[in-house]
Amino acid sequence: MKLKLSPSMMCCDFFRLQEQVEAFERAKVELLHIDVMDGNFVPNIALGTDFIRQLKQRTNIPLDLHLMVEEPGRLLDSFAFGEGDYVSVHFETAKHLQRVLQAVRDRGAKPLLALNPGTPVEFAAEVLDDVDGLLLMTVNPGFAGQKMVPHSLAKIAHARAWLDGNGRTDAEIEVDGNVSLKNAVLMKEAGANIFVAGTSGVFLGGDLAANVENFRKTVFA
Ligand code: S6P
Ligand code: MG
Repeated sequence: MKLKLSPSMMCCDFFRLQEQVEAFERAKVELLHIDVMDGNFVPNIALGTDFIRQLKQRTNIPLDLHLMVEEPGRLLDSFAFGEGDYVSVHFETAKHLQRVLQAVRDRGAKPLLALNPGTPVEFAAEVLDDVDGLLLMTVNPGFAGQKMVPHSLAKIAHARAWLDGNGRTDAEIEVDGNVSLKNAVLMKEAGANIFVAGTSGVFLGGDLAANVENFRKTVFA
């Protein structure tokens, strides 16, 4: 399965946003991860509708929206996404989960089901046909700069085996939270293929494009 890097835009230096997006374009990252936080599902407020709309107009890199909002179905029409973009919907947030995932797919985007560390992989069973893959949180969502929940590697391996066993060898596994180079190598071995890179992955100071290159060399080699 193709390995993809998705830098987490909430970790950008917003005073240097243009320069940082251009660095990601030069480095040819596959996706841009956008954390949408409502201060309700998670105890933080982050990137919103205008930011997403402007970014979508400004770059051709596909967006990777991570919706950490209660009842995301209410808000879907406010978000700019379409063909080729990814949209992750948390199992824990949607009463009408299948309807929301279907609405994402109807707009030509790729729906992923996001699971908190404490949510079992098997909870994806009834919507398996409605998703292109899973987003496994490897920290509890809300903040950058946290430590990986130790059970995460076992959960990724279990998810890969469970998806394969259910005929979904094509289903992608995205990992999000403390995806350092060292953790990412282990996550890849466990079966992940999309890596959200934040403060421990590529926003390490220094040259951003060089950090992306280094991530690829170390993890994707
Ligand atoms: C966390 C959010 C993530 C973070 C990312 C930051 O709620 O969903 O996407 O932005 O985890 O990366 P790091 O390396 O600081 O954990
Ligand atoms: Mg995220």
